[in-house]
Amino acid sequence: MSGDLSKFRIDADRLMGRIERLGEIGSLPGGGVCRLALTDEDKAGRDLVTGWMRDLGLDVSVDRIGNVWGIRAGLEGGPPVLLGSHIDTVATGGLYDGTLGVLAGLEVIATLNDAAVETRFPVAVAFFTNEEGSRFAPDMMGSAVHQGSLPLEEALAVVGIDGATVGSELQRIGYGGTIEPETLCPRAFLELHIEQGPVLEREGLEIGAVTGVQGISWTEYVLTGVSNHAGTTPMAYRHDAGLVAAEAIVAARRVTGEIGGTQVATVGSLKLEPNLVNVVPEKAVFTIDLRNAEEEALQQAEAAVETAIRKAAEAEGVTVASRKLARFEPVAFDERLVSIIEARAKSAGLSIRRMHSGAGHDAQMFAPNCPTAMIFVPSRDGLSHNIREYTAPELIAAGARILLETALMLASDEFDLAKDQEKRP
Ligand code: HGY
Ligand code: MN
Ligand code: MN
Repeated sequence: MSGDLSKFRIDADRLMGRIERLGEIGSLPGGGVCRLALTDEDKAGRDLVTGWMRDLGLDVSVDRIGNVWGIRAGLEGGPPVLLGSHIDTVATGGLYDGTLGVLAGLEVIATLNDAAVETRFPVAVAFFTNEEGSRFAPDMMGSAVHQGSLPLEEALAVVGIDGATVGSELQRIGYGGTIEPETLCPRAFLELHIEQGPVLEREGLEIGAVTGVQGISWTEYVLTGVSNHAGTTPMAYRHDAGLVAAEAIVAARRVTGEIGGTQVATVGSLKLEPNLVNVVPEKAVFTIDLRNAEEEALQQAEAAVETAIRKAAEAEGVTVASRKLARFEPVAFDERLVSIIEARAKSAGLSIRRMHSGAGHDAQMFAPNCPTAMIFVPSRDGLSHNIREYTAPELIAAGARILLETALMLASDEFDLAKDQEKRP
C-alpha cells in the first residue's frame, strides 16, 4: 500500500460510541468508571470488547494471563503490527485511560474493513490484563508477562488487596486462556493514550509524540509499634506506627525536592490498625510510588526514602518490613516510529511536540523487544485517575487518525522495519 494515507477516514462517532458504551460498564453514580482488574466489571468489559473484535472479523486469542488479542490477516503472514492498551481501570477511573488505545485500535480495523484494504502485514489489536495494578501489583502485569519480564506463575500467584489471587480470578471470570503469552511477537507496537497530565493542554497542542516512559518504583511498608491507650500513655512511652507513617509521607515529599528533575513521590494507600480514635496505632501499612525519568536518580530517591523511614522508625521504637510491589526502569521508544508519528501529525496539520510519559503503560514492556511508540492526546485540566477525566472528541479523532496512518505505514512496504532493524544499535 502506498500513496495518500489521508484518504482513510476515522469514523469519530463510531469510536466515541464504543468509548461511551464501554464506559457504561462499571459506571459510577457520580460519573467515571470502576473496572478493577479481573472483577465482574472487567469481565463484562472484556466480553464486550472481545465481541467487537469478532464482529470486525478478527481472529481472537486469549493467553494464560488473560491478555486478549485479535489479528486481521495481511497479504503476507508473520508478526503483526500490534495496537493496544488496557480496559481495566482504577477505582475512580475515567472513560479514556487505556480504553482509548484499545478502541481506537478497533476503529483502525473498522476503517480498513470499510475501505476493503489489505495490508501487507497483519494488524492486531490487544488489551492486556491488569495494566493498572490497583488490585494486583505490579501494574502492567499482563504485558510484562507477555513480554517475558514477569514470570507467568509468579503473576498467577499474586494476592490482591482483597485476598483473591490473579490465577483464581482469571478462572472465575473465564479468561484464563490456554495460549502461551509469548506466542504473539509483534512487528511493532503502537499505543494511543491520553496524556494524563497538563502539558499538551497548557501548551495548546493536539498530539504528543511520546519518546519514552519514566521509571517506576512501588514499595509497600509495614510498620509495627505498640497499641496503647490514647489517654494514659505518656508520649515518651509510645511506639506509634502512625507517627512514623506520617514522617514517611513528609520525607517522600522532601526527597522529591532534593532530587528535583522529574522526581515524583506518592503515598496513595495508608491503613492504620486498629484505626480507632482512642488507640495509639500499632500498625501502619502504606505504599510509596516513586518515579523518575533517570534510573540513577530514581535509585537515589528510593535510598533516601528508605533511610528516612528507618531512622524515624528507630527513634520511635517501631519495626519496619517492606516489599517491592513494582520496579520498572525508564524506557526509550523507537526514534523511527516517533519520527513517523511527528511527520503524520504535521502532514495532518496537527500541532505536536515530543514528550516523556509520566504514567506507566503497556508500551514500556514492549519497548526493549520491538519497535514501539506512543501517541498522546491532551487531558482536560491534566486530570486522570479521576472521574472527571476528559478529552474532547475532536482530539480523540485526531489521535486515532495518527494511530491509523502510523499503523498503515508500519503494516505496508512504506516502511520496512526489518531493513531498518539492522541499523538499530
Ligand atoms: O501507574 C501507572 O502509571 C499506570 O496508570 N498503571
Ligand atoms: Mn493507562
Ligand atoms: Mn491508569
